[in-house]
Amino acid sequence: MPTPDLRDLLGLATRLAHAAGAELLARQDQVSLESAQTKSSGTDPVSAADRASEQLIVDGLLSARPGDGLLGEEGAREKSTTGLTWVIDPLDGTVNYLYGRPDWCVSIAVQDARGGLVGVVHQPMTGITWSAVRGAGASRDGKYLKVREGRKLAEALVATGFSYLAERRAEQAEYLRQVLPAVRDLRRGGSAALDLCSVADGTADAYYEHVIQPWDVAAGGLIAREAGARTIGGPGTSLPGGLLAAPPDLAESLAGVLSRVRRRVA
Ligand code: 2AM
Ligand code: CA
Ligand code: CA
Ligand code: CA
Repeated sequence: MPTPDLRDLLGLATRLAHAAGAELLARQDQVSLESAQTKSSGTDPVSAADRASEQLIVDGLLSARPGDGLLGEEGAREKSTTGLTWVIDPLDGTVNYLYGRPDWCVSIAVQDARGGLVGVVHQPMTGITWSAVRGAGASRDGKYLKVREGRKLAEALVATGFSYLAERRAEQAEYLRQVLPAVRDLRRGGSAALDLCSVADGTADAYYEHVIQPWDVAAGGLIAREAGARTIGGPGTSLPGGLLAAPPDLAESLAGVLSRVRRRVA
């Protein structure tokens, strides 16, 4: 298989993230807080927006990159014949979108057998785009990103998220009881992809979450790592079903706190 031009993949991901973002912005008027209050009618316009965004991205990928694999939150599934697979969250931060808050984004990554190759996260309401290419660094609107080293856990602003499953939330509260007194403060933004970008650009120091899906973290995880963060997650780690991202020293100390809680709640 010929090696793809990474600039072409980055350009394609960026164009599709921007087009999907414009589609989502155009639909946001139909998704009012009022409609959010009645469950059936409230969630329908959001699901329609999720699906329309994914369809736009999938159509663009199928025509530009036939043979690449697809994995999208809204159901896109294609096996790869090229060794590359696109991992798509067409709208990350759905609840924020529904409430007219700005913390939602489009997340597109392309992976090979070694993991993330290119990642793009675009936030339509601010127009900010974060991107990364493996081995070539991460940027925010073209500005190169490097995480801040040497920050202690007690000085760290830590982003996190909570599962919507009530039984997981009780467990997450146990982690919070230990983490909250140990850090500067916590932020709960509602979009895992944007949380990871905030670690990359220094608007947070660390991020952890216990239950996440591949499309939540494929682009943001690469962006954080390429900015110099360490990510810890997956089986056998202190976050078996989740992800932690922070500058290396801070990642160690936060992982230490989380694994002590884990031994108690397990
Ligand atoms: P989503 O908006 O694509 O569904 C991990 O926290 C992910 O879970 C988020 O990136 C978000 O992805 C989703 N999420 C966040 N808060 C949520 C909530 N209160 N209910 C359901 N899903 C939520
Ligand atoms: Ca998501
Ligand atoms: Ca989503
Ligand atoms: Ca969802």
